[in-house]
Amino acid sequence: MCSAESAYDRRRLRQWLAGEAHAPGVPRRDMLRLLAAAGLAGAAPLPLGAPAVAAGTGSAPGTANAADRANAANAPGIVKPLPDAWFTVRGTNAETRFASLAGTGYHTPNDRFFVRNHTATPVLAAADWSLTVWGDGLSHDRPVTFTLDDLKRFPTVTRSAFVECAGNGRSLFAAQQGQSVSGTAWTLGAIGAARWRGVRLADVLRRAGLGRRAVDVMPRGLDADYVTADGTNLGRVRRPLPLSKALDDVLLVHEMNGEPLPHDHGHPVRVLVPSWIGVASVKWVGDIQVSARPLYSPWNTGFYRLFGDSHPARGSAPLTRQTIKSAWELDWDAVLRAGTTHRLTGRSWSGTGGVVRVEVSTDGGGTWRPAQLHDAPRRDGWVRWSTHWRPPAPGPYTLLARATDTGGRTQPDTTVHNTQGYLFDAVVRHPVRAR
Ligand SMILES: Nc1nc2c(c(=O)[nH]1)N[C@H]1C(S)=C(S)[C@@H](COP(=O)(O)O)O[C@H]1N2
Ligand SMILES: [Mo]
Repeated sequence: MCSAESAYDRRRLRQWLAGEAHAPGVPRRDMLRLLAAAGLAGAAPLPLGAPAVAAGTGSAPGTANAADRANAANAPGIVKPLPDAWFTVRGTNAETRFASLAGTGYHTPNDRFFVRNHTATPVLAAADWSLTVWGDGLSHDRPVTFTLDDLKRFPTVTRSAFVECAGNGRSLFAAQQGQSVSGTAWTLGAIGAARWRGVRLADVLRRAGLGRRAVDVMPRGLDADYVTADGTNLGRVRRPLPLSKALDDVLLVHEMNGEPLPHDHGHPVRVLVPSWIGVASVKWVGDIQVSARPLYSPWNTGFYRLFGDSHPARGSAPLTRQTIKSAWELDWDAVLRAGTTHRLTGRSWSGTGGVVRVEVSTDGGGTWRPAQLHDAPRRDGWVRWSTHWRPPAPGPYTLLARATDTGGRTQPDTTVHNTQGYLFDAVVRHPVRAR
């Protein structure tokens, strides 16, 4: 290949990575091979564009319809393969199919973990990466920079925790409550649990010279500026954390389930804020502002508060902890044989404590019985559960699961509406069919 061609090819590949170029019909694996061949797979921060984010596909919960299948070849900006059996692509995001978690164990394998990207995955090289801590909340107000090797010299912490999007379950506001909401139309698969390894943010902040006047800490990603559908540039993804939280259980992690953090999940380093809404866990973190005054970003003002008729005019306080949910490891409209006993499985989780009880109903909520729990209640984690069911006759059925956590919180029948569809916690009515 002559050098002009190869330069053009690299540019095109960069555009593909940034979601600006499409490669219809070209298998993702082939594109990734091209990237590797062009030496781009481990490249320093790419000049990424910011594709507008689609508001979600609006497809019915869990349906593997033709549109989803067509989409799967084309999740702009996600690096890992997205097989139809594991993922539903929604704009720049990929939702894990809950049915594909059956039998996978407690932690979600990295290759099945959902991806929520505002723009596109930047392919960063660990050797070129550094983290800058800066701001008037430092005692000396001089930026301090840490390489990955510097970070690894702090005491290591390993911790199991889920990451869940605040909008997980959003499509159920429409499907189950007839209410319209904006945002990616997730069903229940915008969650994954992993074993993370890293260091305490508190240790890093103290080493950087945390001052006594600091109140807020704002990590920011190295991915491209986020441009809304109407063309407003909101800058790079960033969201303030109160200092008290930053010093409590927040980690800077560089390993996920025993592997270096994958590109799509924040390689080389992301923030992990256990049990808080996913957006707090900033991926590809490049800098952290430490401020003596409260900080704001679009992600704690216009987004990630509750708006709507039942909420204050200026919105609720910024969202923090996740809510409580349950999901069956079954496709929507799964077909089961009538007259046969099936072992059905699922998972339940809560951001306010471990799950201590799960009740299930196989008759649309008429009768309930306890599910068998296979994990101890664990803060920041989920429990796997199972039940046996013999559909008595062919026909449609509705399966329900209802969790209760250590704080006594139980899933309600309906979720109070909010315009952006955050924190859906109602018991989900999961349709299946016996044949
Ligand atoms: N830099 C950056 N961090 C980010 C995001 C992003 O787009 N850019 N998305 C956030 C949101 S909304 C969620 S739900 C989680 C998703 O994490 P995952 O893609 O590793 O599953 O990452 C958060 N961190
Ligand atoms: Mo999210």
